Amino acid sequence: MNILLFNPRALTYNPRLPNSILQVAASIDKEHNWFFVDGNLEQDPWSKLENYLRNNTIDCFGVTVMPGPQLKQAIPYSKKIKELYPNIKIVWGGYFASNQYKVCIESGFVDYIINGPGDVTFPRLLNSIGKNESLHDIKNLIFVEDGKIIKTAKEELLNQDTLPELPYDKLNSIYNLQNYLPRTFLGKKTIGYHSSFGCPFTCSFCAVVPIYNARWKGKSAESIYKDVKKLIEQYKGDSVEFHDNNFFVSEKRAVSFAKLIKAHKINWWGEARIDTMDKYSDESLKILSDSGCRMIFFGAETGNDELLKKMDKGGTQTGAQIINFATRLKKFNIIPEYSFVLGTPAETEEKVFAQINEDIEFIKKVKVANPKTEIIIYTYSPVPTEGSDLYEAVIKSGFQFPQKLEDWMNPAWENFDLRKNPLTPWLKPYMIDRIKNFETVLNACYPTNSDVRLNNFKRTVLKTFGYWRYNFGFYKYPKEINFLHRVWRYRQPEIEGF
Ligand code: B12
Ligand code: SF4
Repeated sequence: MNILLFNPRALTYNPRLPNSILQVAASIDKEHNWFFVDGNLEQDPWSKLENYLRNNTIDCFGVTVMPGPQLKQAIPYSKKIKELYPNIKIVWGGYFASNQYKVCIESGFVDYIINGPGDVTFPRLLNSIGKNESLHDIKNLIFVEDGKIIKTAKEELLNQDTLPELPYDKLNSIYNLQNYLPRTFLGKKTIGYHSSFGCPFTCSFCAVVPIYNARWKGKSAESIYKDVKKLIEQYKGDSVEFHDNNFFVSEKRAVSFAKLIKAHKINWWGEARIDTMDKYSDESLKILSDSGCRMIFFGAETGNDELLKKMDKGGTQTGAQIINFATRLKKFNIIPEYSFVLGTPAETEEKVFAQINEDIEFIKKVKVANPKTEIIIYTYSPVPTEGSDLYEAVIKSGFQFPQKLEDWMNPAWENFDLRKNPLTPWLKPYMIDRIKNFETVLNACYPTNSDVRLNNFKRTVLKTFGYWRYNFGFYKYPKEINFLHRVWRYRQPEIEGF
């Protein structure tokens, strides 16, 4: 079969290696022809897609979809293809498709959804299409039959070391692979690598939970090293960003990888949990640091212990631990990148606002403990983790996800996806202003290290403006800082990369 794969635009610059598409392509590489259009690299992706479509030889259009900006191409292009080429089967995969499957499949222009990993599901689906075979025993699949949505059983996570190799060389023949190695604070050519699926925890605000239900499986340190080494030697990559939800689940695996990569003298970055890594020995943390691990992203979420319990942060993370761990990392020269989720629901309006203010004060304490800590602030955007306390509170408040797929493209829902200005009923405009203004002042007083375009002069000017506001707690109307951020195109790591 001829499969046209599409990565909708997620970034305006610095595209990362399209790992979702690479892994999907690897799963069908031996049996089918595949073509690829990357929305991140095309000025006009539709005309590129049309070049493939107009010959009437494409059997299936496969799109990877995460929430946010990708929907702006995924939705209209899929709809148009269904109208113009009704015989082409449209398959969506990725976090948005899995978590919001109902609205996707009810749109009428998405035929199949891959619910979680597609490595076995996608080739099996392709082999069944057109053969009138039952799809019920293909795991991780969602489709409509006799007007009913069918969600098949979840597949056990596969042994990641037995998956087929990613087709980097074929990708390089379609788009020069150098396009995918951006300059970041880690190096001049940063490799994006994904080494594990899922996460063993069940935080009640997290989109990973409904798909993976506390399961995690990773490649071995040796397999990761083999791929990374190829990208370093053959394509001159000089640093690595690990895109795993939770790279550091296994201390043994992380330390083994660190020992293998050390000789290459590269910088690397990954995501972790504070309570997991606080259990790492000093010796392990030193090995990670010596191997080039420069910064680690942690979901700190809040300093409030009661709320941490509600968020189901595995039951062991506390406010005190968040601060102590930031202090502990100082001696290993690893920068903690802490993300906070502000604006969670509470019984009363006063309580919601008080919690936001408490978190702001807590973030300032973290900065005292370790001034190098990078702070990322999100506002809470619910994901459908049915059954969790937090989700019950969300539903009780009257919150509803869009009922139509196209509605997800509205700017208001895009902001919801970006976790910057959600449409949650308990968050009043003055609270959102408080969060945004504090974030602006914080980003001026402590400009992020991950924006490589911010030179020393710009940093000093921003710090001068931010310093007095930050220290006097005067966050209102930071117009002068907003102006500088606009002029210098201040880059928030969580929106345009990591
Ligand atoms: C890389 C990445 C990005 C990149 C863009 C990637 C790109 N496509 O160009 C950037 C940095 C731009 C980005 C941005 C955002 N991201 Co993002 N991103 C990721 C990340 C870290 C890795 C994705 C990846 O490559 N995975 C590796 C592949 C192999 O796994 P996979 O995608 O799951 O693919 C498998 C299956 O899902 C399935 N599949 C997937 N697609 C398809 C397609 C077909 C046809 C088939 C058959 C199967 C299939 O099969 C694959 C192989 O088994 C994920 C987290 C994660 N670990 O996956 C978050 C993640 C997807 N992002 C997320 C979010 C929310 C965002 C943002 C919207 C918000 C934010 N502030 O983070 C922004 C949007 C900003 C923007 N400009 O678009 C969330 C989604 C949560 C949710 N509610 O659903 C995730 C899960 C992170 C998280 N834990 O919160 N992101
Ligand atoms: S530890 Fe991180 S990835 Fe895992 S469930 Fe919690 S928030 Fe999600």
